[in-house]
Amino acid sequence: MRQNTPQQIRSPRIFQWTIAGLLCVGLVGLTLGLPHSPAARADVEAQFTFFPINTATSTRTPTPINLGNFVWDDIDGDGAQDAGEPGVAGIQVQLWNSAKSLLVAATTTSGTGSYALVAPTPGNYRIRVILNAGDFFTAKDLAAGDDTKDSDINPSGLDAGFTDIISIASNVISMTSIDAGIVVFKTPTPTRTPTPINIGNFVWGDTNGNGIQDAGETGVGAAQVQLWNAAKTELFYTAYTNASGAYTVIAPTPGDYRIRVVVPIGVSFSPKDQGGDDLKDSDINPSGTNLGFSDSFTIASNVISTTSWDVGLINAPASFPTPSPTLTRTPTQTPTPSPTPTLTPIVLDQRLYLQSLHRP
Ligand SMILES: [Ca+2]
Ligand SMILES: [Ca+2]
Ligand SMILES: [Ca+2]
Ligand SMILES: [Ca+2]
Repeated sequence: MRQNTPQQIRSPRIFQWTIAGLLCVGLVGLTLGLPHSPAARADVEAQFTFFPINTATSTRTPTPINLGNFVWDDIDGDGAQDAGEPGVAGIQVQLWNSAKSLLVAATTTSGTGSYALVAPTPGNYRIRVILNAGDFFTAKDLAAGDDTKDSDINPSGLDAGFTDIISIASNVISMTSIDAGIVVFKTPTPTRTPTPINIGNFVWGDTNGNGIQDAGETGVGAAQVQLWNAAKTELFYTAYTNASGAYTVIAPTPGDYRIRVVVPIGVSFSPKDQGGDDLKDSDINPSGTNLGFSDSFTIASNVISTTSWDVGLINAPASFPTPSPTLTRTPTQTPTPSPTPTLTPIVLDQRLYLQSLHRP
């Protein structure tokens, strides 16, 4: 059996040692051959820089920055976004450079009052909001210091309509707290046409003095009935009962009033609020500080007539003397201005004039 196995193994090992030896010699030679002074080394290194290596500079991809986002109707004008204050649709919002010399972008608010503008790069900007006629801005930076709930637009001054300068740092991709409070002009609600309220309606002779309108007790004519304010400081209306004892006084507007009845000496008032039926009782105080007056009552805004204010009189005649009518003053006649005389222009015929001069 041939024992050649070690040779076969030894042969490549000799080759490996040979290669290693050559590499060591080469390395030593190269090391010895390199110049050792810094200047000489730099010179050598310069010879290997014919082909500079391009290192990729990581240029920042311009990330657009989203700016926003709300224009709202600051109904109470306090500069804060309160519950129930809606966004305002269709308002123009613009992005400007900080110097206000370059319009960068523009948009209008959505149906809910939101907006979004895109700043191309970080930097200094301003947001501008264009008002509609009649609207005005609320004060900025209120809302108890909550930037997400305040307004950021200058309402007046050199920067009116603009925010202050907004600096967007390079690491910012979105700002959503740039809001605008607008008090939107509202067509004034037409004031309620004052509907006169009829208040009445019966003054009667309370024959048995029980304060109740009994069968057989009839109305008193020509009794003077007045309508006063609750404080009894202002007289609104005076009326007289008709022959049947019915009256109507007219309150100009809803409010608090009193009925007053003026009676001559010898006539007194029935006891008030007897019997539990307001349509059949008397409502005038027969004594006390409100003698002759009803208690004050409120006419609500939906009331157009109330007819339960009745007055029982004791010792009243069937009718008081009819008051003498107040003489209506005849209005003074406005003097008719005398007509301005019209001047007829006199036309001079120049030829006739010249002829007259030459006439012998
Ligand atoms: Ca508010
Ligand atoms: Ca804000
Ligand atoms: Ca009675
Ligand atoms: Ca009554």
